[in-house]
Amino acid sequence: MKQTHSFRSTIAPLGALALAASIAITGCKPESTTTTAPAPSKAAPTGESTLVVGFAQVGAESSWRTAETQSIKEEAAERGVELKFSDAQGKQENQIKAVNGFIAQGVDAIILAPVVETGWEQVLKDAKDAEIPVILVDRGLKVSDDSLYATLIASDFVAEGRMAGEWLAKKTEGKASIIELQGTPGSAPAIDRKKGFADALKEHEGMKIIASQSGDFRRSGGKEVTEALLKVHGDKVTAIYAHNDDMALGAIQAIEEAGKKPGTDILIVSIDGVRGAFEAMVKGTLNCTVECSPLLGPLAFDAVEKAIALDEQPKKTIVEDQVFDQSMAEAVIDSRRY
Ligand code: GYE
Repeated sequence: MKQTHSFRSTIAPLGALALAASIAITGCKPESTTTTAPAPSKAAPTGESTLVVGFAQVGAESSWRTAETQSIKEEAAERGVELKFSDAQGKQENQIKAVNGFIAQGVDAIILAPVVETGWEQVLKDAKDAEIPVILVDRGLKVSDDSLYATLIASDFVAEGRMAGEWLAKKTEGKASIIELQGTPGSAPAIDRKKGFADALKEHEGMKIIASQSGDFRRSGGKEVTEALLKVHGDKVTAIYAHNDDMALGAIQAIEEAGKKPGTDILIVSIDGVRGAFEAMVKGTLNCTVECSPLLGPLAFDAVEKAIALDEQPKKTIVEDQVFDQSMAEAVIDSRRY
């Protein structure tokens, strides 16, 4: 690791406060971090040059993603960190290029939201050789050696999928013919949300997935796939499970254009809890969303500070999520922050 005396840090010990604030505001409770004040920073005293952090973001495919970008940018500004931002437009090769670029520029730390789970070994080794800690936010990845990254901050996507499945089973009394709209192939949330939902369905013989396709976490993808699958399966379809809200919002449009009533003729459950989902629930066109907080800025920069100061931190921090359905939407919509 880099020696602590070489860091260009001016960061103030705001970590615990920011963390507490994020928990209070989002209602999310990290599983394995503490809310006590952080240990005094071992980094250089304040008044020197600014901390430089690179953020390799997936893209801007969904409103969740835009909210996450904003949270990271706002937190960087709040802490006086110079943020180098890269939008990979959904392509791993662009993300790898961005990380290599950050390494070449000698940033102090890298925040990475990996688009897919595999293929990161080499670039993470290069960051490690350059003694630049990598903080994973929002999505996990698979590597042979965990020491290639400092920590992961994310939701439990399997649990989210399970919550969606359990909600739908309860609502339909265990009987539904479901279209599944998957997220980006190979991404942690698509893999895990599929698994969690399937796990919940195992307990109910009458719950069947009749078609499952990727809409790439995009509203347009959700609309196109739903349109095509409704043509094939027609009235058989009684429910839609979308791996994110944006695809569910696209599906709602497709259902309306097919002359059916979303939320009534076809039940829809999705994941993220973005504003558009709450608006649709208030209207009655979406039935349920499982929250997944994108407000990861405070936790991400706490982790950056700890990694730079060589403080111990958990390998994984799970952000807890809750289920919201139509019955609660009106009461909470004004308090939603994304
Ligand atoms: O659910 C989706 C986004 O990785 C948790 O990616 C994130 C997912 C989120 O595009 O909307």
